[in-house]
Amino acid sequence: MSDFKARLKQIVSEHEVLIQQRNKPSASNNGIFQRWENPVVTAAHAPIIWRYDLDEKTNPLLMERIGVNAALNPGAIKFNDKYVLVVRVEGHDRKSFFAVAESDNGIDNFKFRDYPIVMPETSEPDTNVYDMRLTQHQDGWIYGLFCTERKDKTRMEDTSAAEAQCGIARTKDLVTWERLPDLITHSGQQRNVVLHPEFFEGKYALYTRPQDGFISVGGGGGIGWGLCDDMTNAEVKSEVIVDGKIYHTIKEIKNGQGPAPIKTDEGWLHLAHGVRNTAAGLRYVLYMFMTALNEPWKVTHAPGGHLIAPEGKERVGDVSNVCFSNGWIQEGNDVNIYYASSDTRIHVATTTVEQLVDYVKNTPEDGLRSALSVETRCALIEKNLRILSEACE
Ligand code: M1P
Repeated sequence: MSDFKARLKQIVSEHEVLIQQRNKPSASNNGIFQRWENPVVTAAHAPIIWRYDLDEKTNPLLMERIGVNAALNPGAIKFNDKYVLVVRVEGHDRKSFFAVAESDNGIDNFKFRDYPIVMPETSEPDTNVYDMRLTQHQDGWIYGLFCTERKDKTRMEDTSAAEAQCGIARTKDLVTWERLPDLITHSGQQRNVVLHPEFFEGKYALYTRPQDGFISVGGGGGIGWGLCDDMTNAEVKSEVIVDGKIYHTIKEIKNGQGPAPIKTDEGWLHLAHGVRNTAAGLRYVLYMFMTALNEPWKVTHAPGGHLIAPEGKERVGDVSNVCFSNGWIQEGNDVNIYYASSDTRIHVATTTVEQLVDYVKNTPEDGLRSALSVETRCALIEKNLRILSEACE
């Protein structure tokens, strides 16, 4: 066998082993969710045909020609009995694109389709697209809302000055996508925009994240809520803040809605990310809250602190100390949370609606002061000591 053929065989078989690797629950379980040992999608899951030129004449050394750097921040949906992730794939050139990876069980064996999504553009080409939120809307379409990033043309001299806005596309089959005009809002920039799954008073409802700058949300920020008449020409004329950023909390610097909320008998369950600053840079964690069924912009329960924070190997990556989620899949009581760690790879945490509702209702709120945190903890300790002493009697 030629060296070329032997190397090709090895590359193909290593890739197959990775894709077919079975996942298993991690040893630790806090009763709220179950982490799983292996990431479910990584850069190495990208098909060989995306990365190598397999023609011996043009690539005799069988080198990787177009590398994939990361697989992160997927939108998620159950579709045709498959667990489907619309993954943000980032090439070595730093450009992200969307690609569908599917699995039969949602826990392992995620496999990319042969081609990435060819997303149509508007008259103003996107420089970069990322972080799609999928919403199966009452109107029958599956919407994908994502960040479209372009050069900030008002600051041409600054080569890193960018502008983020919300791109909108819709599909019925996750194959053909219709690109709609970008969302118009009256905030400077937008990222983390999510479509609510139901009409509200006959209008489309969106969770927004108004921000003044590209990285910093500035005076704006917080998870907003706004209505629009028509997704084919979407404009949100006014936004109210549903969940704001708060001093000395996990969302002190900024926050953003994760996936579309899950409807429960008790209210809408929301997953979001909160960001604070540290000497080592920004720290992104996932947190939850619940809003009222008939008034989805009103927070009814706000458990203090994070639900999921980067742990172990999750802590390190292209942007270290980051947990980010824009996709979860609910099937009856079961919920799979797909989250990326450190902007590098994708994991799953499994839980149930019952656990998440219990979590949001019974986790104490953030008292916003150390003394109140101690008071809350002491109340729990006192109760537990009583229970333990009664058990020993
Ligand atoms: O690098 C962490 C995250 O930063 C951005 O999120 P946010 O707009 O809330 O700051 C996004 O670029 C996201 O993709 C990324 O994971």
